[in-house]
Amino acid sequence: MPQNDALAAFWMPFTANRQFQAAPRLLSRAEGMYYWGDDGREILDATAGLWCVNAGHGRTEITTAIAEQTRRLDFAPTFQMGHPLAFAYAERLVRLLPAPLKRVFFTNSGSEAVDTALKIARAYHFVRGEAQRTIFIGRERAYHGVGFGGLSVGGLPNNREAFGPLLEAEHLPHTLDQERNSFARGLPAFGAECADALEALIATLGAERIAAVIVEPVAGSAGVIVPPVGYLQRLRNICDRHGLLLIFDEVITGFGRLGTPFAADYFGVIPDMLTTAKGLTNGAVPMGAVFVGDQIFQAFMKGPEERIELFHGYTYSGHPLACAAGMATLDIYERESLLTRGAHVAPLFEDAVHSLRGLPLVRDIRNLGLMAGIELEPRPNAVGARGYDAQVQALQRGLLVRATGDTIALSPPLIVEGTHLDRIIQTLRDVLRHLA
Ligand code: PXG
Ligand code: PLP
Repeated sequence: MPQNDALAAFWMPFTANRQFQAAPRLLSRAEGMYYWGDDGREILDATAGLWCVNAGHGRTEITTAIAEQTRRLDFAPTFQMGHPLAFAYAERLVRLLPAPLKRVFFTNSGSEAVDTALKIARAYHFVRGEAQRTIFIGRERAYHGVGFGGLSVGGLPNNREAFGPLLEAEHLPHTLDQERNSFARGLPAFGAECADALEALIATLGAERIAAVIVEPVAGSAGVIVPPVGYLQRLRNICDRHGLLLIFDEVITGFGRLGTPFAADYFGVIPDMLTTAKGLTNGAVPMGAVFVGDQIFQAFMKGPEERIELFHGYTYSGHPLACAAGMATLDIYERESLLTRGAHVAPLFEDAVHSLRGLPLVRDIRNLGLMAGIELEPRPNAVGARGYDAQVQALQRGLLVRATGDTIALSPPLIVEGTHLDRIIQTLRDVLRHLA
């Protein structure tokens, strides 16, 4: 295959590099709901970048805050030192979280947030004299980033197979039940009993060996898998009965995606830790954050005061530019009520995506808040090929969607309007008819 020399050096993440070089897709500008390609074509963004640009692109408050911050204080260490903005930002963030989640540990990505949460879980049991609690429980089809911790609890076979051996982890069954729940609107009715698989795992492994259970409240990367009614509450109850920590990975569901600030609010289920990233800074500067229950934090605050309580951190934890971007992002979320706006748009969004039912190739449609998955019939012997074709065809028609396997994922910026939804759906209709 001919190589495009100008594009040769960058080994692209989660990309078929040779295929990309043969037909590159480049974005060069963005504003509001739109990107513009390097050929100047306008592209409607139905994916909020990569599920992260929740307030829409190019928000002046954010870019200005970043520029001013880099002039004032470009970098400051947060190991044994500090800078005021990190504390102010942390304080403001935790006020958004359900009450017990009062402490925040900063990272630079969702993957780092997940690995940090898993390490805090083990260390929490360690400091309490239960160092034998080391096993993690994740779920089939879960995505928790690409660190060795996140891979271990993740459940997407392609992401794992080349990288073993991983940490000791078991997996709950996923909750996708297309026999009973296909084309469910919002929460599927059937399947809360899937959570009881956790009881079975505990019976086999012994609760005293398990550190934590981690789940995405709504699985994103696996193609938008919405939990059945009552499922997350049931997981919470089982964890409580056996002293297991429950971690919600809200890298996608955090910051308004479901029409509430966090999925924990939507479901009324409060985890012991909650990981976030994408929406924190509106995608403008890399950042992740783990919100930690106060009772967990307090368990570490014992012993001599001069002793470091947690031997963990990143050079860029609480980076000034990320904090500045995050502060400005919160200003926008607050002023425009974006963390709850999704609740008002969701019914319209739901009707829009379900209007694709009955079109050629559409096998299932799932949605919650402002996320949706439109699952297509796979091409024979080529899982994922149809999804990829749909993504490419949509882009040719000026629409950016994300394909995960054969599911088209939609997660528009939270500023999305009805006219954008019309265009998204009309374009997808054209694409589906073209592919059939
Ligand atoms: N946890 C969850 C639930 C995620 O969705 C991560 C952790 C990792 O975050 P970082 O910042 O390390 O990428 C994610 C990220 C997709 C897609 O198209 C999803 C993610 C990233 C890239 C693509 O589904 N989720
Ligand atoms: N590798 C080396 C050689 C380092 O010195 C450091 C940090 O000092 C790291 C990796 C970790 O980098 P970070 O703190 O950005 O995660």
